[in-house]
Amino acid sequence: MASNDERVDSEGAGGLSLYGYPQCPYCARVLHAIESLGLAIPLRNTMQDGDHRDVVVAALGRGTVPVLRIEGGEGEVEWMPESAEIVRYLVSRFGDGSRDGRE
Ligand SMILES: N[C@@H](CCC(=O)N[C@@H](CS)C(=O)NCC(=O)O)C(=O)O
Repeated sequence: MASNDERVDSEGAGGLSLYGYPQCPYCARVLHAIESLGLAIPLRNTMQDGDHRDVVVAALGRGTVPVLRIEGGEGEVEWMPESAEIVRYLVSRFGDGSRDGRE
């Protein structure tokens, strides 16, 4: 598999991708949460691939990572910076106590 994108294992979390890199401690915190929750969220490595970094800068005006890209059902895109906020979002959406699946 020749790609700069690494995939975190297991079930799908459609519409989500994480911009960052594992050596960044704030990104590592998010990657750990993704792994704990068993989510499949592609990692767009901004250290290895300048195009991914450019995308973050274009979206937020700075290259600080981690940033979670959230694409909704209608194709609308939200960019979420801040590791703590990303972890909170993932836990509330996918964690055991999640009520998100309740329709
Ligand atoms: N408060 C932020 C800190 C993120 C942060 O400092 N990221 C560093 C890498 S570990 C970074 O991207 N620095 C380069 C920059 O800001 O352009 C968070 O928790 O996500």
